[in-house]
Amino acid sequence: MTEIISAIEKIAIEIYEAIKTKDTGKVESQNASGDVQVKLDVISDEIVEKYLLNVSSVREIISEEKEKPITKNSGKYLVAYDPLDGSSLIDVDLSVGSIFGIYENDYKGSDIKAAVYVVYGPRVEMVIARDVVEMFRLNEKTHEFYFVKELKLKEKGKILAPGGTQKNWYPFHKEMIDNFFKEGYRLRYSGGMVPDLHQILNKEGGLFAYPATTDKEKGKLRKLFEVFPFAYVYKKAGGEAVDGYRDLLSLDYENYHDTTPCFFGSKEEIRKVLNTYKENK
Ligand code: AHM
Ligand code: MG
Repeated sequence: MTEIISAIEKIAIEIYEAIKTKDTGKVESQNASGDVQVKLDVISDEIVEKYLLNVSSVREIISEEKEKPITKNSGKYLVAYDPLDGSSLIDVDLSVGSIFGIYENDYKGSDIKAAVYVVYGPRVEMVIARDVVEMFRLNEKTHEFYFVKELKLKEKGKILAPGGTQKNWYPFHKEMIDNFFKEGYRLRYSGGMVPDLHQILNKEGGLFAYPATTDKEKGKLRKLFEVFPFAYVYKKAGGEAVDGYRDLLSLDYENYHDTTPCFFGSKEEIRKVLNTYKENK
């Protein structure tokens, strides 16, 4: 696990460099040999692959950018990752992130053993969830991450990050969100799940929702690369993570790219989500 985490540190530094220096569009300006069509997502995916496949304890990797896993002959861990989440936000200079779920045996919610995410914002921060959830920050001069603090959610927070297209929300979902606002919750939503969830964790609580909608019954966010890792982080930080009815980490998957509705938050907000959804099943 330590080896995987030090690989992720190197990955983060290299992806951050790519974000700053590479073109975000579909096509990178042609180089001297007149080739390459490069997207930052692909570049980031290659960076992660390069480091993770060299870690002896990693048996398999799969990412949001890959159709199937790449498997080696030995190693204990499987790593599912989103190399550059929210990449469309780079063009408007908002924060983006990388997400890693470290699994044993299979990619079920119950098989996840650790989760790590990195936020590339005005500063680069890395959050590691094992028994506890710890935040580190990059010292850009020494290229080292230093410990900042442990992240813990309070019973109840103040921030609301309601995802999905409102036009397609179910009426009971809309009513629930309206009620949170009436109670005094403040809207904090950038459209990047990494910074949005990072903000809630750092401000000690609230709710992030990406629900089922009339056009997307299974939500948008992917179980293996986005949802299970953050569910693990939130639960280890003293919060909860559900699909509206069940604990997200109790879910299995059929296809690597399966999505699920998801809610991450402090205990009190998740209690309200569960009650609302139960009444409207
Ligand atoms: P991506 O993996 O293609 O970048 O999509 C994931 C992102 C999340 O960061 C964010 O919460 C969500 O998509 C927002 O999606 P939308 O704007 O389509 O509602
Ligand atoms: Mg993503």
